[in-house]
Amino acid sequence: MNAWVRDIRQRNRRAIARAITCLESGEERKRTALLEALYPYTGRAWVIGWTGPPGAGKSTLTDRMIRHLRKQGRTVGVIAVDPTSPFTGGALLGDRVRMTAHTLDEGVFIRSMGSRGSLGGLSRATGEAVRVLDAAGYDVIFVETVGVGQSEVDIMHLADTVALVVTPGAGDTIQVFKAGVMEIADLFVVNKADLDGARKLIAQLEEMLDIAKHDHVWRPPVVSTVSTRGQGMDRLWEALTAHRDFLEQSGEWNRRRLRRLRRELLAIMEERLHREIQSWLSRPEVATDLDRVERREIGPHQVADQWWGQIRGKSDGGDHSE
Ligand SMILES: Nc1nc2c(ncn2[C@@H]2O[C@H](COP(=O)(O)OP(=O)(O)O)[C@@H](O)[C@H]2O)c(=O)[nH]1
Ligand SMILES: [Mg+2]
Repeated sequence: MNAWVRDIRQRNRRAIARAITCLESGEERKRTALLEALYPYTGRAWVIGWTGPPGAGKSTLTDRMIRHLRKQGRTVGVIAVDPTSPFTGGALLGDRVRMTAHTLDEGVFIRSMGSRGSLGGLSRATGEAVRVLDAAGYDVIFVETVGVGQSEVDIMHLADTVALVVTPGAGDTIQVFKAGVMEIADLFVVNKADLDGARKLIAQLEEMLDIAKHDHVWRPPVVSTVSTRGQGMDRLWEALTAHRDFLEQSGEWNRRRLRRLRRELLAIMEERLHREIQSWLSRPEVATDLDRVERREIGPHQVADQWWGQIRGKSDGGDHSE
């Protein structure tokens, strides 16, 4: 384990790839041991999330931003999450082809993750992969995800800064509203600004921001880009760093991270509790109680109270084998 952690911290790619695979599908004990061993070296990277509808240009944008950051000498880790496409799917293949330009660059690590093969959910696997890249010392970590469902919104909770990528064209603003990612966007990117309707979309977004309440005096900026041509990357980077400055100066940086840790701990506890309850339910007494409920001798809540009391009594009794 020590050699492995050392290799990860030296940004050995094979060690990093092996770690992410282990966290995605490895055995529980090994996973937690690895995470705990890496934990002291985490918390340094700036995690930036790119979300938005499929085809908005998130991967192209990510690729351009990598180039931008590499010119500044910053190292970049990327986790591309696409639950809508399986491993052999077009989108993922496209990402790989597009990003192969970086595969020889030691300062870049790119990993695609699909919903398959990750025990315990995609958002957990993503968070753990981010933690590996963080421990490996990448300055900036990009997380790319399709902004459609709750699990994608959950993934975005991992990020310090969330950029929502939208494009001109019918239905996009509606999609933004529907996705519920609105509330978590720190910044809007109107990509494909070379297409008709970009101005209108920007105006719509600004209008929407005028009426929206901004929590901590941060008004999300709207930046337009043409990522295929690398246009707007300077302004985008400026907007991102402005957000980071805001986070640090307002204390929101720490507050967000504390919230994230709380959420993570809650998830760990819930999972343990769930397992505890599952193993309790496999006891033969449970069937007897169930019969009594079925015969209307006792109500379900009363049984639940009894079970709960017994589960708690049991765990207070010192069974800490976990
Ligand atoms: N016209 C135009 N096309 C773009 C731009 N950015 C990306 N695209 C194209 O949009 C398509 C989807 O891009 P991709 O980065 O895979 O989108 P993702 O699904 O959000 O990751 C690709 O064919 C890109 O070449 C842009 O700024 N302008
Ligand atoms: Mg993509």
